[in-house]
Amino acid sequence: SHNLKQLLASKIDEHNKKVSTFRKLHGGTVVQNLTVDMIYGGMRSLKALLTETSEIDPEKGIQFRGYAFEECLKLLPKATNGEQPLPEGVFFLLLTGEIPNEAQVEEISREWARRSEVPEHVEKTLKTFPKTLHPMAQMSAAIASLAGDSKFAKAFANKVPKSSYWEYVYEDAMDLLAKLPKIAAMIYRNLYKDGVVHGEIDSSKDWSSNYASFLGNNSPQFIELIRLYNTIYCDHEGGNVIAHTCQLVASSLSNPYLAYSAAMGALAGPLAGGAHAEVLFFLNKLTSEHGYDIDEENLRFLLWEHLISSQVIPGYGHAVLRTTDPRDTAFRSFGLKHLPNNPYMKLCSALYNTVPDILIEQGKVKNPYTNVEAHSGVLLQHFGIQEVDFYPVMIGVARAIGCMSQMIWDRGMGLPIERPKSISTESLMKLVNEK
Ligand code: CMX
Repeated sequence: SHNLKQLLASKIDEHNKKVSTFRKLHGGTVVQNLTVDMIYGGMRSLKALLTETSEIDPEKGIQFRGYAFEECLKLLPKATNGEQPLPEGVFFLLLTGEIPNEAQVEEISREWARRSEVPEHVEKTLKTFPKTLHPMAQMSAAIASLAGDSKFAKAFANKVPKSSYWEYVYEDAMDLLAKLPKIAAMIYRNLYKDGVVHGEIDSSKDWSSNYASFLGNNSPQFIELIRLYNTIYCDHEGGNVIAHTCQLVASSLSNPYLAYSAAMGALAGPLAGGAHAEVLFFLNKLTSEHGYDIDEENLRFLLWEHLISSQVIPGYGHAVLRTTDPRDTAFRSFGLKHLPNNPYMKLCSALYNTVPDILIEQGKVKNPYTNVEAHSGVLLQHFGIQEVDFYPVMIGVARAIGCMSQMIWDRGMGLPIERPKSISTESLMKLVNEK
């Protein structure tokens, strides 16, 4: 959309001036020491990446451009008769740092509807995949196969100036975001339903409404869940494997489709996109052996039994956060309001009241409270999305909001190709001995 792009142009310009002054003054300032353990430990807590869109505060949770998640829930525009924020709004916020008004959100909805058509060759390709091919592999392939239409790749080949790269990345980002709901729905309907995505895009509706109906469920409650879901999963700072992969690949000036396709490979890993499912497996295990109404004493016993067999309780704990994830609070309120009688929801509430005390008593975890996955799978199941292998695809649709916003900024700021120095154990030992 024209206005958003103009606003961005002035924001990027302003930011680059600020960064330039900052670097002149502090370019040589030491930020952090690097230890041997950090190198062996997956670079945990190493401050080495730049992400402007969001940041996790250990006490308050994710901050989108400095706005806490609860504030976003309150401030971002809603649909008429809706209570959940429209993810178009969080996209505007991540891009510009400003809370949009309703007209600005509406403009993005129209723009995404206008760009939503998925090329026929992508649809045909998806149809040829065997049903045994994992939905994330299909998603990654479908996104890569859009690369032929990359406006950035064409502009680069035509040698446009570096200062305008972001404008073409913006165009690709808008196109990709517009098409993702239909691609996800095609994968879903091919693998688990009749292979037909019902209905055409309705350009008077928001992104999530169209997405929900493509998936096959038009109910107002499900649409609201999809709006909340996309807002919740839109971004989670830059060090997670999804965002980092996307940023790394795009830093070579590979086009946004190929970068996001690679990021989908990262999201497909069980350590990245598997936690929704883990919670459901855990609930299934409890209910299949003990029914849905487990009294508190029995539940405590079963939880201890689970912990003693050195298993974790999925949906609880966090690597960075030290409090209940506010995104889970939003999911839980949604569940309590819209599906109070769902038996899994009741069990989740019993766990919610029991698990933290037990984890505190066990004395190992740094954070005994719920994380974002504690209720997410239960909510999707309630509305008929039963197939757990599909859940990471849904995260992939949402996370494009954050990854694409940051990519536009990466190119706007002219960030270089990533090239950290690697080192062998032998060289590392030598280096340490010389100290
Ligand atoms: N149940 C039982 N034990 C747990 C636990 C849980 N939910 N969470 C952490 N622990 C244990 C750890 O396994 C670790 O034990 P060891 O010292 O024996 O290895 C100890 O407590 C300390 O861990 P921590 O520093 O508190 O947490 P980590 O940074 O190591 O791990 C996480 C974070 C999320 C992997 C972990 O809490 C966990 O496994 N949770 C359950 C799985 C889950 O819900 N994952 C979804 C994460 C969602 C998100 O990241 O947003």
